[in-house]
Amino acid sequence: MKNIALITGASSGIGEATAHAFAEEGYNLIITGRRANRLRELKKELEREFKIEVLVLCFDIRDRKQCEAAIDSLAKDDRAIDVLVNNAGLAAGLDHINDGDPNDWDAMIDTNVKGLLYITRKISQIMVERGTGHIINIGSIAGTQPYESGAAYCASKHAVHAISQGVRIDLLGSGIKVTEIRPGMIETEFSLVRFHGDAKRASSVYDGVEPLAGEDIADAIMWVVSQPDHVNIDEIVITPKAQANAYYTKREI
Ligand code: NDP
Ligand code: 8X3
Repeated sequence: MKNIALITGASSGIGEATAHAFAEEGYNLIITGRRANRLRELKKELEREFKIEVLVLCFDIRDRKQCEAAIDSLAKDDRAIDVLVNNAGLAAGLDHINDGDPNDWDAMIDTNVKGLLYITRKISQIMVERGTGHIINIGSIAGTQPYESGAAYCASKHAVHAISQGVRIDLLGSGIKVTEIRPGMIETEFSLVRFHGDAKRASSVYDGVEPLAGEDIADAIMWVVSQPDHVNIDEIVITPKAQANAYYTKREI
């Protein structure tokens, strides 16, 4: 029987690249997100290329009932999930606190924190029953380094950092590993979403820098899951060569 990986937010960016990487290793996949067309296209492509099975679950991770119904809808064989990649997330806006839009804050907290918790609860129940599993949370350098105009996003990723540590303690002895990956700058749809579709502003984020690609994070994830059973990689921080941390980036302009 093939291993199964469930990847949230697989319709673009890191999640899509990670789906490719697991497919290449022969995993069956459960891919989630809201954009059904993208997920269906990815399913078709991966099933054709890698002779694996891909199940699409289309739901809004902010909605607890939708999360629970999606996981409860899994057939017995599909519930044997070996790896959960908690990747779905976003930044919305980049404003000083007094200019911030509370709708943006709701979107970030509801997706990055509450959505991740809803999915983790459901999947960890299955993993505990099976006595095995690996939960990989996509945090951010913003999860330990708060920056100007990013209070709400950074808070959401600080929460992911705390959740990763807390869940590792809760699941100690259950056979389940917990890893947090905290990337720096990656060129995905992240900035386009952050700036509400302003493509020019989004692309300027990467001016003069070679950013990471989704595939770089997927590579790190595959390394993490390839470790022997007794090894838990707790955390990985991964940045472009041109970025020292959230505050210092060397741009060649
Ligand atoms: P993308 O915007 O390319 O991908 C985000 C994914 O999350 C999409 O598949 C999207 O699917 C999904 N998603 C967002 N909101 C929801 C929702 N409400 N319900 C279900 N799925 C949702 O960005 P990235 O690949 O860059 O982002 C992935 C993760 O990486 C995020 O958690 C982000 O915070 C983190 N990260 C990104 C960095 C970067 O510089 N890019 C750096 C550090 C961390 P859909 O729209 O179809 O619902
Ligand atoms: C995204 C990293 O520093 O660009 O999580 O906000 S940053």
